[in-house]
Amino acid sequence: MAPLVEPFYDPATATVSYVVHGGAGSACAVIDPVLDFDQRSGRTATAQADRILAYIAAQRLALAWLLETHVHADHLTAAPYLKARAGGRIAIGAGVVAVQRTFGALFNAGAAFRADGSQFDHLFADGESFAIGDLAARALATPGHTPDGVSYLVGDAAFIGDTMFMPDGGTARCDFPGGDARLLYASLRRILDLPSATRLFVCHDYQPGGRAPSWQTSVAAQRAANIHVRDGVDEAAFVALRTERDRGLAPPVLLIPAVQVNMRAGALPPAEANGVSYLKLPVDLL
Ligand SMILES: N[C@@H](CCC(=O)N[C@@H](CS)C(=O)NCC(=O)O)C(=O)O
Ligand SMILES: [Fe+2]
Repeated sequence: MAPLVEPFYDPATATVSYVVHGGAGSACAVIDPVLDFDQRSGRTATAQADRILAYIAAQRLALAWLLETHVHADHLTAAPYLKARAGGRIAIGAGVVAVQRTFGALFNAGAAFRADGSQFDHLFADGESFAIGDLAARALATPGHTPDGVSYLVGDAAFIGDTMFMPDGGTARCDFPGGDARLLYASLRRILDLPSATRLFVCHDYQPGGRAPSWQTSVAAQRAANIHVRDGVDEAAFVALRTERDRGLAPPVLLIPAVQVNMRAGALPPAEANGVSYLKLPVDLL
């Protein structure tokens, strides 16, 4: 089974969102949709999400699922915006509870914020099967970049979130709270154990060397050439390389707004008495 996959690249955050479906008139899932956010003004916008809605309308798709591969730290999710306009259930991996505990405490979100995943419509257990209309799908826990990392397998396609990037882009960082390079190595091996022709769709492309953006690769290509985790790189070598690289990385530009919104399944923090929602900026903490 080879479902159709439509990519939507967001140059502002180097994120790739996807619509996966079985053909015009069928059901679809949207993976990792982006809500535009201007840090300077604190304004959201929906240009990226509206491109996805236009595609869904043009293909006459029924939106069944809004799938997050993790609580993103680099962009805000547009899942609630898409759900309000086209329906569907917002889902993430069951590990989100650990992420909510960590970031709920870090942002002092208070008792009103429950670290139980209840903000999402569904939490996927490792190995859980589900359906996107007639398409059979499965969630595969792939933590390491974050504790809630999950990949979605749909036919011969795998949406691998922030685990590996394109072969020349290597792998995701493991220095966020709850990140773990050893865990990521195990997750990477799980993906690399899938059939070699499996199509892999990555969540970011940082255009190494300035090449054009690209987002689709395969298990075979990653095993042959991924600069961090090709065949022959063992756990110790990977962890050493990953840890060394993470030492030099600055926090993502949108880390602070993104996490506060995404840990709430894309909802803004509750509005204050004047009707405005505010995001916090912890001082001398991160
Ligand atoms: N410059 C980007 C960096 C974003 C970033 O840190 N991305 C994470 C995934 S959320 C990552 O794994 N990056 C790996 C790397 O930069 O090598 C930004 O500010 O948004
Ligand atoms: Fe990420």
